Amino acid sequence: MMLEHGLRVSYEAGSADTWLRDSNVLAVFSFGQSPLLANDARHVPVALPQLDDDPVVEVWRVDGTVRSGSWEQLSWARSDNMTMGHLALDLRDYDGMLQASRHAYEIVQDFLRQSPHHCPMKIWNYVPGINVGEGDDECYREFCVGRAEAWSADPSEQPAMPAATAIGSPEDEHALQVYFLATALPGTNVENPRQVNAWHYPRQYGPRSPLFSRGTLMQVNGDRHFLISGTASVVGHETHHDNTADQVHESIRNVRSLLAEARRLQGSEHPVLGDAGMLRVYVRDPSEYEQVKRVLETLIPDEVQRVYLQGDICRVDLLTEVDGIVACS
Ligand code: 3EB
Repeated sequence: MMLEHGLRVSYEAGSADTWLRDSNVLAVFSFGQSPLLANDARHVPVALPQLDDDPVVEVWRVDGTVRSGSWEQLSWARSDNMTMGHLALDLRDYDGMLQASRHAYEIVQDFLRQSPHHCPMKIWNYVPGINVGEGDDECYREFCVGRAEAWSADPSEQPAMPAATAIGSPEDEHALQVYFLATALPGTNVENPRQVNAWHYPRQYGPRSPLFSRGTLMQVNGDRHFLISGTASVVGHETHHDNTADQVHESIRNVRSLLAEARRLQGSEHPVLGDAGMLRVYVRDPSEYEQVKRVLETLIPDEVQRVYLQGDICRVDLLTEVDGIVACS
């Protein structure tokens, strides 16, 4: 019998189409392309432009056959062990971000209920013009309200709050993009002792708190991964530092603290940064890419693959953020 592994994530050269020919590929992410242009259920174009010189695609591979299809506006791909689902809602069909985000999360919830893999492990959100609008009219805050309204629609269910990332895509992008990874059994959520739990953020950050956990431990057939949420320079609930280099240091302190908490909860020596893993590094101002890259090279072992993307962060004073997946072995 072939040993079943969970998930193998890597950055690869070549086009999405080339990688999609492999039947063990669960998903291929390409960058700088509108999510409305997906041409295969396993292809997830992400609007954020890549900042590194050599263009890559992010490839998620699994063992066993991958099936794929569509369900309402959502496309999905699944192996025996996990499902990747994604949707892109054309904002021109909605009356604002709140409505679009609520609808996106209603679709995701409805899909998960009928899926053999109904437990979300991590959800990524790419929100056009995330910082547009003042105060509570800011696009990100409206996104949070829509998400919260959908998640709490069914009071008999505990709120599903897996790890998440919410990053701003270009203002002229038309699609709100949401995609996720889900499994049959619930993961273990991990919070960061250095940070206030996001769902307890005070009112000053918006009418509804962001619903996500700082990290989720996923276990599939003895193969474990730690899915890290978008991690920025937030200590307690406040933004720290007004320059990018210091924010990178603080973000990585948060990632290390979160990983330490995951090890403590599991009574294990893993996960650590350096275990096979990948990071997406989001940079608000493209002119700061080289600097971010240099700082990260001093902090993170080379084995951790990474890609640099231009993306706005959900608070205007946040200049950079990272998220990632780390194998626990
Ligand atoms: C923060 O720590 C930064 O709204 O889903 C990080 C990860 C952030 C996920 C979300 C927001 C989200 O508050 C922002």
